[in-house]
Amino acid sequence: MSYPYQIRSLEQYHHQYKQSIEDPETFWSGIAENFYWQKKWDKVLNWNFTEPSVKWFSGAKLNITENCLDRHLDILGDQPAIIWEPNNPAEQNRILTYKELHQRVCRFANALKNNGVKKGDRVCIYMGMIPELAIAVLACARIGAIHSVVFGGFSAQSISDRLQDAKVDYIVTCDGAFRGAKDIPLKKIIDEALLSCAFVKKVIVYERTKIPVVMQPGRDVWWHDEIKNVSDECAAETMDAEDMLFILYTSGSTGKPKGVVHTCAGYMIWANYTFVNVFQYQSKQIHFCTADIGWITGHSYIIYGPLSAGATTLMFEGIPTYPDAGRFWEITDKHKVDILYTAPTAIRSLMSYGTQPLQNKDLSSLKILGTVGEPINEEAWHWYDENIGHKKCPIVDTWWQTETGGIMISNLAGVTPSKPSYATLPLPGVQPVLVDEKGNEIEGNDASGNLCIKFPWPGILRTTYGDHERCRLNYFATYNNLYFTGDGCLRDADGNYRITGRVDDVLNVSGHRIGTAEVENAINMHSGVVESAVVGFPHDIKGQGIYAYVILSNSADNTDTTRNGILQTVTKVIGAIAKPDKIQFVSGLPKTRSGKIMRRILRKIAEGEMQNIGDTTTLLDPAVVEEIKNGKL
Ligand code: 7RM
Repeated sequence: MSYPYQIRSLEQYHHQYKQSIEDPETFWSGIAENFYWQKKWDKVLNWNFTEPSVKWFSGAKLNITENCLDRHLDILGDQPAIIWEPNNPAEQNRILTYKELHQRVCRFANALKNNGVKKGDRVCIYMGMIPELAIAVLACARIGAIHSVVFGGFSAQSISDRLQDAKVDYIVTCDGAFRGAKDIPLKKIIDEALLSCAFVKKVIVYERTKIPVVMQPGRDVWWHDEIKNVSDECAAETMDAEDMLFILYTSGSTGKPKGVVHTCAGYMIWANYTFVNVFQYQSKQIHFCTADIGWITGHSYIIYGPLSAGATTLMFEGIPTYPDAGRFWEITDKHKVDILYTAPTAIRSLMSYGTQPLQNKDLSSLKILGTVGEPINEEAWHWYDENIGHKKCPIVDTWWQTETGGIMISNLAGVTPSKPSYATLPLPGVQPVLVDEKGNEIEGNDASGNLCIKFPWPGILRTTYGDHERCRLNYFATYNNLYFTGDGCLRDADGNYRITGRVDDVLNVSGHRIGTAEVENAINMHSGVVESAVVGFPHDIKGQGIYAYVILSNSADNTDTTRNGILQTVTKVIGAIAKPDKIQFVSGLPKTRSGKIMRRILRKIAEGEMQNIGDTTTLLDPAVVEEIKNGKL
């Protein structure tokens, strides 16, 4: 496949960028010409950020799977679409060509239909990282069902919240998942979640671990039974450009995750355009994105971006440190990976094992490296550059969000310059602005402020499922006529952007977004807890760690048993990813006279800053600050 819209020089980047700003409609209709449409659009863009309402390619009809599968069959039919590497290196890897993937997607799409799944139904997918997860996602898209993938690390309670919010009709899961030395009983967790979700009609279970599960007659069916005697042809449903493609839950500053909604045409174009340009994908290359499909990075850069570009995408079931810290390098060597896209937290973690795990690993196939999810510190950047890229591979530092659908600010590999710890320049179509507290735009270079975007790009979220007002309030109400990212940001003398981190109450732990309010709610469900306050603190590997200040109803319970109980509660309510690293028992929290917790003070103390914690005279009880300082962990 060739990509006429792939930017090949710095000069071309500047030219394309200028065009995309001066005449966005002509620019994006030119890009859209490279896709397969059942019917073309009447209007490229209608928008306002007040409702908000954004519509790209109105009137167009398409199916994203025809763009990801059917259109490649003639020329790329026998090329690998998915290379799958199992958790356990002793197990056989699997390779699915475009032809095979197309057949399997169609077959499972028919199985979904036979089970009653219709266009517009919500299907929750709760599976490990196996090809059938990608197949389930694409099969939903094939028939116009809205997929909502939930990461395999979330608890029954979290799943149940999401099932209710999205009014999910069907679930696709596995008996279990292999992850490192563990196996996760996915079906059992689903069974527990379903105790409070009687509206779910059916559960389709793929057999992966072969560890026995309980099947509820009438509700639960086996994947392998459902695809027997089913045709491997399935016509793609005709979708409107703005029909929903998927819902993906993400944390915000409130206790309840939001269902970010992406639609068919705009998301497809954005995932594809950013994939082809940022990674400078060349025909036949092998792209290894280490994210889980439960996160947006997996949606856009394991599935939709690569497959819509006819690329070969490598999907890995396991974790970077199993069976040892050389696993990524072994996979890179074994499959001759060209592009490696991972998170700074994984780099820092692998860095801590030194270079021994790199011995006898041939990484010479690597051409491009990428990072995503959090700011990358210079030390990790240089380690990645020297030890993995051998100073020959451009590193792309890609800034984006679940809400943006795809990469927004990044260098283009080998085409535009990189600068350690800077995401650098906006992609064509992206108009970043920095604003001060009052919402005034800060113009000129050498500036810092809150990062907003002032014009829609094709991959922008359209709503938060079931609650459009929440979408407006969260992203479009803080500053007039701007999409607010929630991130703080610097712009250097050359106009390069450096994202400094969240300015709201969202933590970024190992590249995963976790709301402080969510963790507090979970902690407060422990019967011995009266109140809690959660803040982030700098963590060498995770980027941010979770620090919880907890008031107990009986202060004599300040034991490790209570601590463990709280950790268990958080694991049960959210999942292990949200477990606090530190729990400090306190007798009170620093509050203003109006009862607002002064997180600024708690953050300073958690960071180890004891001197300049700012004015405490407005506090209800300033003495509590001394107690908290003295008890710091
Ligand atoms: C893709 C993803 C989004 C938040 C975002 C930032 C942070 C992501 C970078 C980054 C600095 C980066 N989606 N973030 N990428 N910070 N440099 N290259 O991570 O919705 O899960 O998180 O992640 O704070 O707002 S996400």
